[in-house]
Amino acid sequence: MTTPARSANAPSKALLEKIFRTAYKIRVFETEGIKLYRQGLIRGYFHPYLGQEGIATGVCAALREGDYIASTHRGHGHCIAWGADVKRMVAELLQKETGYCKGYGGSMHIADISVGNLGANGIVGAGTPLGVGAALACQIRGSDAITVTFTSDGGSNNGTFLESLNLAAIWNLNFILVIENNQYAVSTRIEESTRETDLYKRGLAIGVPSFQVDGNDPIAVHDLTREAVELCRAGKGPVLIEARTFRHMGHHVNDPGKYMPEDELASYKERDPVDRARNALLEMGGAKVQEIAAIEAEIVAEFESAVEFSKASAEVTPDAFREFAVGY
Ligand SMILES: Cc1ncc(C[n+]2csc(CCOP(=O)(O)OP(=O)(O)O)c2C)c(N)n1
Ligand SMILES: [Mg+2]
Repeated sequence: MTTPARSANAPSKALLEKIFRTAYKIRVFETEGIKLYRQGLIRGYFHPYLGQEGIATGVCAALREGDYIASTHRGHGHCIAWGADVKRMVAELLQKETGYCKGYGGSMHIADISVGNLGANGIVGAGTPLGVGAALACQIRGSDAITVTFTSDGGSNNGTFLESLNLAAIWNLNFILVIENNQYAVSTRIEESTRETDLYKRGLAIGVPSFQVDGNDPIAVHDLTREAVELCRAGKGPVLIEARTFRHMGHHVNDPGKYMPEDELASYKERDPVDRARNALLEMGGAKVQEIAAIEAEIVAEFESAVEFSKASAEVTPDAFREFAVGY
């Protein structure tokens, strides 16, 4: 199965605005976050989601309160699209005790179980069994909530990918597995890690409704996710979605990404997901240029005040960490 036709219903202006706001917020978070990293304020790794914003944005816009998401090491975008508070995210990256995980988790471990965000994850592919577990728990409780796991092309080569999806299939779980196929695992090109680069076909092999979509088109991603949600609620889940995309830079902030062909990168940048979300709001939503400018200014100001808040917050201390760790 390839990309289905877009839904007959034209997206409302409210939906288009939500999609643009989310995609732009992720873009600002990542662009400005990299500057904070360069200033030495963020320790550890930082894997930018730049270029992939359309996926988290489109998927999460099709979900509702009470659903669950599980993320990856490249997780800031998922967290923002799930509605996270940018202040607490920046604080987490800056190791401050006002952060989502009191500053102990950092970039790769932001979670907020209280709202169904099962967390980012430093172990490639680990969100897949975690998500199936959450979906099973929902089924046992008699809930029709959906669980989405975001994984990656690298994560699809992890053994638990097939094991988890197969279990979800035989149990008919409300589970949607989204492969963000950015065509690289660090510097390893997808053709070097698998013969079949259409990753959605792996789901077809085990009887799972499986689709491929342009991950740089947030509206197409939204529409497909909505169909996947409907399939799950009709008892036909799980669903596999492969969203094709490309990173705008190397694997992490210190990877120059020289192995990424310039012409290919340029062709993806021409199909930039944030620009497409903005154009959709202008053209399909009928928004005025000034409205867009006001939204952008609001989001930039939100980030700036998040940085101020975070800088003014207390740093985590080894003593506090020992106390925290013993509590577990
Ligand atoms: C199980 C596991 N193996 C290896 C690593 C080291 N590692 C971190 S990111 C990465 C590649 C990730 O590529 P992909 O899964 O495609 O995700 P992307 O970075 O492209 O979003 C690897 C091998 C890890 N974190 N976990
Ligand atoms: Mg990848």
